[in-house]
Amino acid sequence: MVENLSSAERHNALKNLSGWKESEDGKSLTKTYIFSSFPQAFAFMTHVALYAEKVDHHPEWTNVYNKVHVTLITHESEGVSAKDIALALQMDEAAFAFLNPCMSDQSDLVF
Ligand code: HBI
Repeated sequence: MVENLSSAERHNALKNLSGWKESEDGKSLTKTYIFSSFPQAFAFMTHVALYAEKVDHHPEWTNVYNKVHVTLITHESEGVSAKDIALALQMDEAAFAFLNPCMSDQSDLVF
């Protein structure tokens, strides 16, 4: 059984993320990543897809050229759970790695 985060927990978690917004009903999180090219966007999606499969938690997303629009929701609980926050953090780290391949220390990254 997956528990949804309370609205206070969600808002607190969003402070450690950048560019993520909650939907009006508070049941999902969204973000649009903008890369410099389609191959970069697709490489990001491939990287995230492998992670998502490993943790069995998957993004809902659309890709148009260099943009990837993402919605995160936990279907089982119909809301935002810790799994969505973990995936959002992982996606931000992956995006950072693709944008800045020379930087290896992302431990205190907020962007
Ligand atoms: N991905 N975003 C998201 N939310 C889920 O609830 C979810 C998922 N991927 C797989 C998954 N649930 C499975 O556990 C179930 O569909 C069986």
